[in-house]
Amino acid sequence: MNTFAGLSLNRPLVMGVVNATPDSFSDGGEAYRFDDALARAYRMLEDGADIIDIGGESTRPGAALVSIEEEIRRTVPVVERLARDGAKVSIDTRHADVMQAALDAGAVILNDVSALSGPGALAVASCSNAAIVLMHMQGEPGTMQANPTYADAPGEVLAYLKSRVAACEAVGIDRARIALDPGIGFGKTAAHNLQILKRLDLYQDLGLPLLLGVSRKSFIGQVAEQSDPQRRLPGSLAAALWAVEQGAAIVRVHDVAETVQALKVWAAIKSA
Ligand code: PT1
Repeated sequence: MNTFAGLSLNRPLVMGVVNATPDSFSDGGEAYRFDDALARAYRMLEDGADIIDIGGESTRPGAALVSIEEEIRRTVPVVERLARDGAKVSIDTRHADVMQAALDAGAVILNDVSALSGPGALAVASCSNAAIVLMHMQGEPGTMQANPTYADAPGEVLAYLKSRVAACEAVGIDRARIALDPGIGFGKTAAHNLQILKRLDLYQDLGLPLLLGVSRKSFIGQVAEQSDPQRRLPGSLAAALWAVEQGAAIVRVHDVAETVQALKVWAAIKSA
């Protein structure tokens, strides 16, 4: 059976999102301080999260920029405490210096929405033993939703991910360390996101685990006509179950307890 970051992929894994940011779109911004981030992470672990994904720079459409020093200041103490307590910690960053600081603090997964395309990122990854999430994004977080354009979104995303796997292999990173993510909501219209989700089978070609982040995203809001992200749980569960039914190995979610319950029922039916 395949593994990712030492975790067996014999069932879909749940990655819980912990934003160490003051402007998180889904927690109202109240939970910024260290203690609050930790409390949310511990709750997710109790609720059955397999991985905790910690981010200090929001990459959702239009979010504010933060300095690398500030990103490290927000994330590293949280990574360090959770890793010390035995959690599998993922660092959600585009910046090599943040990756290195998080690895030094015990993170075991590098989750990069720019697929290690930034300065020094491939070098940090290749010098580590960390597992890696390569995600597709069209453009940059600040402007990516202005006018996303594709002739064939699922195909172009696949071609990009293949090119980034090749870039990893060229610096000596073993494919066995890599998971792929089509980057739902990153430079994509709702229609593009739906087309990509419909064709998740395409991404199984490479034989690498697939990670999907759909939780509370705006395409769900558009489909379901729900402008409040906190009220998008039902749609988020529907999209997560669709993804795992198409073979996704890991789902990145805000609502861990609810997702774990949904996956237990899905798995029970599957194995009946
Ligand atoms: C993701 C992801 C991520 N998403 C990975 N990392 C975010 N690997 C952060 C919206 O449309 O899917 N995969 N890290 C959060 N980004 C977004 C993007 C949040 C779009 C919201 C939207 O509302």
